Parts: sequence; C-alpha cells; structure tokens
Amino acid sequence: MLKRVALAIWVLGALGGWVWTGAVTAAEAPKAYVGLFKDDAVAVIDTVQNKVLTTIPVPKGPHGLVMTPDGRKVYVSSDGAATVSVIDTASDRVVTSIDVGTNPHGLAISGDGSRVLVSGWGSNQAQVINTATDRVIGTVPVAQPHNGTLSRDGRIGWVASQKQGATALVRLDLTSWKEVARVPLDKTPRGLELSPDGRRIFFTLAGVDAIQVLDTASNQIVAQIPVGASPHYAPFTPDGRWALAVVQGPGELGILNTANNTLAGTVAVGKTPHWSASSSDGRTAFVTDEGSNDVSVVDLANRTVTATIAVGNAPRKIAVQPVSGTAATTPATERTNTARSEKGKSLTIAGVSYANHGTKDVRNLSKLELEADDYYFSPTFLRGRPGQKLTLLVESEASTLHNISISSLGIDKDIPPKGKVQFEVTFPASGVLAFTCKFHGPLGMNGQLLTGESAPIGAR
Ligand SMILES: [Cu+2]
Repeated sequence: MLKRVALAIWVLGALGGWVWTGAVTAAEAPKAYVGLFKDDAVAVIDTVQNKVLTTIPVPKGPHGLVMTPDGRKVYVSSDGAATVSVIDTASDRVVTSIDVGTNPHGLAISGDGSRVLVSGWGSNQAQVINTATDRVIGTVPVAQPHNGTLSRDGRIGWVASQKQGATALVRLDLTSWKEVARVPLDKTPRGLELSPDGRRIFFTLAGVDAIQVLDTASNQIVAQIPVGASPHYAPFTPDGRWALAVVQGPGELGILNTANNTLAGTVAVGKTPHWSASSSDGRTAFVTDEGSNDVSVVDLANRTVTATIAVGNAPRKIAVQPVSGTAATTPATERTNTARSEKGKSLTIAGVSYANHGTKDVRNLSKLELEADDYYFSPTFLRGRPGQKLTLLVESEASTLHNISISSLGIDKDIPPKGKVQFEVTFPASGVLAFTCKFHGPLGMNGQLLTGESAPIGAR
C-alpha cells in the first residue's frame, strides 16, 4: 500500500515537473526477524533505525527460522510444539501453520526459495516444505536431525544427525527421498551450511574449537579452521568469500577467509552469540547474542559493531530481508548501544566461569536431582561430607545436548535433550572436585563438589 502511494506521489510529482528523490522510509527498510526462544515470539527489527518494531507470538520454543529470498515470508519451527509457522512480512502476522511432527529443530531454505528443510528432531525425519503451497512434499528418515542445509535448487540436503553413538552428517537426495551418503563423526555436529557453489560445508562439532570444512565431492573433512571456544555456526556471505562464525565462549564473530581457510579477524559481540546472518549486499552481519538478549550489527568492512539492539529473551535464529533500492547504499550507522543486561550470576574462579545457580547442602542426602540447562547446572555447588556417596540424577529440560564430566572420577556422560542420566559420585576427602559440561564449559556450564566447609576454589 505504501509503495502504491509512493508511486502515485512520484507520478504526480513527475507530471508537476519535479523529481521525487526516493528517500528511504521506515516502511521500506529491510526488516530482520529474530526467534526469541524464551519469549515464544519473533522480534521484528527495523535495520535502518535499529529498533524493534513489533513482536509476533509463535508456539513454544522458536528454534529454526528462515526467510524466502524475496523477503516476503518467514518460516519458524517451534521446538516445544509440532509446527512450522509461516509469517507474512507485509502484515507481520502468522498466516499459516504447518504440522511437521514433534519437536522440530532447525530450518534451512534453498537459495532459489522453493523449498524449506525441516530437521524433525523428535520425529526422526527430515521433511521438505514446498514454499509455493506451504505443504510437506516429502520426508526422509534420519535419527535426531538437529540442523540442516540445502543446495540452491533444494534437491540436495545435508542434516546433522545427533543420535548418540551414530553422530553424522547425512546427505539426502530430495528427489528420490533417500539418504545417499553419511559422514560418521565422533563428536556431535551442531550448525552447518553449504557454500553458495555447493562444494563445501562449513560445520561445527560440540567440544571442538575449530570450524570443520567438508568437501562435498569426496565427503572428507579437508580443513579445520581454529577459532575460539565453542563455535556454533559459520554461514557464508552471499558471494561465498567469507564465512561468519559465531564463537560462543569469547562472544565474538570470527570472519573466515574461505579462499585459504583462515581466520581473518574477529569482532567482539554480545554474550553467547548463537547465529549470524549477512545483509544481501554482504556489508553487514547481524549476530544474535543469546546470553545478553541483544543483536549485534557488525560492519564487515571496518570490522566494528555499529549497533547493539535489545530484542527480548534468548534470541537464537535470525534472517534479514534483502536490501533494495537506495537502502543498498545507505549502511546503517545509527548507534543505539544498549546497556547489556548482566545477571550478576557469573562467578569466575581461576579463569573458569561458573553460571552460579546456588549452593546446596547435600550432607544429609543420598540422592539429588541436578538440573542441566542452557547453560548452567542448578545447583552449581554441592556441599557434602568427606567421602560421602551421592547419587546424582541429572535432568535436562533443554533442547540442546549437554554433558556432565568429572574427569578425576572418570565420569563423562552426555545428557540428551529433555533427557536424564543417573550415576554415583564420591566426595573427596577434602577440598573440591570440579564438574563441567564438556560442550558448554566455556559458557559457564560448570560446578563443584565441595567437601565440608570448603569454599569454591580453582579446581581442575
Ligand atoms: Cu552443555
């Protein structure tokens, strides 16, 4: 409607002998869509003014989020439900809901916009939605697929299968609807993306501080690019020259040179960055900071953060509308640095951070339920007697794979999403014993067993 009014003004102006200069209005600024995992909503950002325009309620736990290349539709999967919601970006409303089976995780869209790949973690299948009809047109069985990526035409898909004991990248033929290749992995795959030319996949593994480069002709890992602790996802810029790695531990965006597989530079962003997206002109990156509840806007030429936008709770996936018209040459420069919300809960002891969810006296207990979540243990510190035996039931409500390791006791157990593990620990004769999630230790997911009156101290 606004465009039609603008056109009418332009026509009248041209007839009247003056030329309308076509200044960008707020309504024409590309919008970014951000899934707020803990708010059950999608925030809509105006990328010129760098502010939230509105939030759109969606079913519980928005997990995957992609946009059609024309910027008209956004698909959002809800991990806590069994649906993919379709948002019309003209009205910013959910216009369709597609049933996809329980606990859908990541979404991917083909470069031509024709197909959306759903990683059906709970339904153990990859599904494909035709974006013309918004119906599921095919499925392939895959155990616990977490995230995926599609070729430009949507006929080849890759998914990260997180089935413990059988973790792998799995190649799918989406015309014959079959698994056609499998790259077994000894660690759990997280985020992955095909290069624009389809020749490589950049992906991450839980507990490995390097971006993995897979050659899709040989199905071999041909390079590993060291970055900081806990990289999550490294998507390509539209021209394929760079990949933009979110690195959760240090809270930075790693800019990877894809010509020689090196880390070209880093930019400090917010806490626990989760995902990144490029503007269609490749000048700007938008990074969701799950731990600081904001989005960092990064100027890729200057490698600086130009804005930090508070968006709501636990921002995860993000997609941005294409830049068009004069907006393409008007990079956002407005600075709206918002104060980060520090919870004041993080404790650092001897260089190890602890997301502190309290101390529990367990001296009179034989069993304790310990909660594992994104990204902490609760309680964080357990106070016991020298030599006390305690059964720990570690339960997770999260949709992320976690782990609990106590190296000196030889304990190393993965905790499946929404799952639990149980084992016995023995408190040391004195001092403290550290435990950690081996995937998320750098994010503060650590704790300690304290003997007697010991205070938390540095521990290995
Ligand atoms: Cu963890």
